[in-house]
Amino acid sequence: MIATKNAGKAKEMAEILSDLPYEVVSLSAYPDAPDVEETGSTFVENAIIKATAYAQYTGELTLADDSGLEVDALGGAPGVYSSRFAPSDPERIAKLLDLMKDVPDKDRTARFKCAVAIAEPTGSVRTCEGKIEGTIARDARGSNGFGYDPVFVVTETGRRMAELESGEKNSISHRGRALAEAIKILRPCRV
Ligand code: ITT
Repeated sequence: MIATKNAGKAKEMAEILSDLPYEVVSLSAYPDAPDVEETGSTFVENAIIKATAYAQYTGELTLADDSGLEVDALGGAPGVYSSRFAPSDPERIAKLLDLMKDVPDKDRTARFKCAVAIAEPTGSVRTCEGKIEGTIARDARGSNGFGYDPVFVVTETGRRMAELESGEKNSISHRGRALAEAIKILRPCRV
């Protein structure tokens, strides 16, 4: 079970996990599932909180992703508050660009980070992490992906995350890298 209420994440996670011998079900199959408060101060803590809560609720092996953008010029913000930074993706991007408007190019470094927790209904849990380095642009460009992708210039491609096709994003992204580790844990379980 993929425990996320974020449609962009759910799509990427399902694509990345599609080769596994599991039937992948998302939280949308559980419309009455309660919201889980993200009270942790790190991505790993919040991924564990979400995965264990939903594994207990559904009785299924559950993966949760906690992720976000760390901007060096903002002391690591928005970090674990990336989704709570503003109410919508366009507002989050506008707020970030405004906060960064006087930051020179050389100081615009940032990274996406992702923690994935894999929880059994019994309470046992394991975690994996991934990250990708980049810089924050001065405008939004590209229409793929979600969240902050239109303003994140991927260092290793020189292009916006939102300009990458989904397969290309998944092969290098913070989420793709964390889930590649998760797959190593999951594959031996039931093959
Ligand atoms: P769930 O908790 O239900 O999974 P959420 O969106 O609230 O959904 P998070 O608390 O982990 O999830 O917040 C992650 C935020 O970080 C997300 O809403 C985006 O704003 C940003 N983010 C994470 N991964 C991203 C990506 O691949 N591209 C762009 N933005 C991303």
